[in-house]
Amino acid sequence: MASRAARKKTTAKGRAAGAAPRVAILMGSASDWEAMKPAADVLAELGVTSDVRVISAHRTPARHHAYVTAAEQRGIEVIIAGAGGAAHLAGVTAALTLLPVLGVPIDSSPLQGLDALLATVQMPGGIPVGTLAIGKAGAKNAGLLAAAILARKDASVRSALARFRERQAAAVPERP
Ligand code: AIR
Repeated sequence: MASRAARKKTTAKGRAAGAAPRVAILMGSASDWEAMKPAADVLAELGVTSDVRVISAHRTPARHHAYVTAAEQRGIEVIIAGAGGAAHLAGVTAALTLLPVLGVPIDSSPLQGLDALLATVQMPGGIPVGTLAIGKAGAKNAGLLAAAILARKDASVRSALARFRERQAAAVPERP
């Protein structure tokens, strides 16, 4: 028989794979997936299902509009949006929905993400985007922050986050 810990793990993974998605992870290009994958991975680790889509505010504006305007009704509670270059994805997403939007600037351009950082973080007053760090660390933290938002009303996500922090602390050696 599987141990209690192993069963818990299976349950969390099953939930992450099978349940209706609560977090949307959008990215401007399939080439952004490597940078954005940590968001999906950490959410799965916490038992939160995500819906991962390639949607560009510039190249696929109709797909973007249709997805974002239907998201809240579909049960999405937080949107993570990652893009590089002239990164308008998070800002335009935030303009189209009342859901909280977390932006991840991606280092895919010759300016190594500084352009995307400024485009994502420098929103005009009135339409907020919670902007994370450039690249993979930002994507991971966007996943963790999305979970923290869900955790306010969901005790199981809150305890998954607490366990994540405990594992993280235990993995840091006391000496080099
Ligand atoms: N991008 C795509 N549409 C709008 C923007 N800002 C971004 C993508 C990607 C970069 O352009 O988010 O980081 C380069 O995309 P590609 O497809 O040329 O690799």
